[in-house]
Amino acid sequence: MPETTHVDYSTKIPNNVGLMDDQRVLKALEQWHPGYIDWWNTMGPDGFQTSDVYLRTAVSIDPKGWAKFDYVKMPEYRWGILLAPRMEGRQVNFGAHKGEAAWQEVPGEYRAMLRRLIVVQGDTEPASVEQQRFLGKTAPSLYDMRNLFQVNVEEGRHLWAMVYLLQKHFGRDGREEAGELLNRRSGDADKPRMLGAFNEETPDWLSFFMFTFFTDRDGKMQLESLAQSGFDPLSRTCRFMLTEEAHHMFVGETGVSRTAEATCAAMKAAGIEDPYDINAVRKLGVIDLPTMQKKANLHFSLSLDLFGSEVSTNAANYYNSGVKGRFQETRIEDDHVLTSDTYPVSKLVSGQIKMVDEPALTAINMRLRDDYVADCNKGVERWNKAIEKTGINFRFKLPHVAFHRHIGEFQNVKASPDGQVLSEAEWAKKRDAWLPSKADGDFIQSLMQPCWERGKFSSWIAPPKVGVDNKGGDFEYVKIHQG
Ligand code: BYC
Ligand code: FE
Ligand code: FE
Repeated sequence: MPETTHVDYSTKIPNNVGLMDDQRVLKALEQWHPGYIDWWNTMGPDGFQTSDVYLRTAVSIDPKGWAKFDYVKMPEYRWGILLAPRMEGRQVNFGAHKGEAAWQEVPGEYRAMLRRLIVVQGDTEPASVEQQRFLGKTAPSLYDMRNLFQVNVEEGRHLWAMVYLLQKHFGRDGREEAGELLNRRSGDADKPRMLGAFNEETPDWLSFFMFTFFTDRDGKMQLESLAQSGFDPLSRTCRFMLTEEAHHMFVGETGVSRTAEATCAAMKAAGIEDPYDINAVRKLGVIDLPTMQKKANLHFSLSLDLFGSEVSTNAANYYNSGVKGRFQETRIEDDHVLTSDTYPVSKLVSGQIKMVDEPALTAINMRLRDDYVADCNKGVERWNKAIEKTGINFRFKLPHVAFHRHIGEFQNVKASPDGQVLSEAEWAKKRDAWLPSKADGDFIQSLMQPCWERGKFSSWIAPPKVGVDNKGGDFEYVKIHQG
């Protein structure tokens, strides 16, 4: 069967890439499948594998109607391989090969580079499922539980997306890498996931919302730049992944704003004006806004690390080779070659944070990170608008890019959220005012009690404005059969 917008369900692996006619890849994927299911059953959502979850499944790549909703037991979810349609006459749009026809096969000279990028992308997907595997047990509602599981199954599908590319285009090493993707474990000392943020814990639901807001948004930015790739199958698979990604960021953005909404409403009802009267606010069974800010500081800074070094020859090589572009590459007005351009990069110059012009090619990571920060700020502004409406005097603010960093220019300095360079001692004194402390974590944990009654929500989070698939807030989004 040729490539279509319809998805072939006649094989075990739903797909629109004509797997039936590609026995070699079909076999490789069928061999990988049991290991995947085994991974899902042991590392996926703990305790809910026999529950019926009201999930959307991608059944087409038609932007107008690509998903259907139904009750599914997660291990029976139809993880499929779905690529956005091939664009007739697509070219490599940037770098040294600009203007050549986009590649349908991996160019030999870029094989190692492409494999590496695909493996890194693939590694993050199961990592996030592992990080979130215990959250179902403390879900603040069935609605939220369902959203968590939706995100989880789709991250599973994103792993499939990368594994397909590895199996189809990278022969034996691709098969080995596909196997390794099931062997690494988030947070494991011996076989950790590849990128820093994916080895951190997601200990509570506020962290989950911050993660889906900040870290899934890194996913969006990276997928956007891989969607520009001259390697057409990578571009097409990333384009389809981005349609799913939008929901993950929605879960994060609304999760945080619903948490703040519950806090503000409880403060109003109790006549508390001062958002910094933390003890009084916490007694109301809601999360105080300054603690939410600390969580945002943590997850934002961890996510900034995912952009790599500000000045990076790797990034320059990716770009120059045409394998990884910039955010919205084709909408940028310049020569898309960048060999004679510069870009301002924030750097540490004799102990001071300064903007320094660097060759645009080596500053590609910085540029993507700037686009990311701008995108984050839009969401933060929406949170602030909602708080402002309640009359509570508080605004969220993203910390300076030098704050709490482990990768790049600022990894060896301590900086405050407003970008002052500090001594170790000053930092140590203030750390708990800027990042969640043990006591903050314990308090949040104390609120993480399951609330699984239809239509009910935990005290610390407001109900959503609208449900999923036009269902109400009291719809039974998950029929729990614990096992
Ligand atoms: N942790 O030139 P440099 C998502 C390494 S999220 C550990 O600075 P480069 C999702 C780097 O590998 C999106 N190591 O950086 C979200 C290199 O090592 P080698 C995931 C790091 O290469 C939520 C060395 O440091 N996708 O989808 O330009 C839920 C120097 O590297 C880190 C991608 O990331 C780090 N944070 O950029 C589910 C896209 N940063 O080569 C899913 C693919 C750097 O010296 N990846 N290193 O051994 C890439 O484009 C690039 O690999 C990176 C790094 C942007 C990550
Ligand atoms: Fe993903
Ligand atoms: Fe995601």
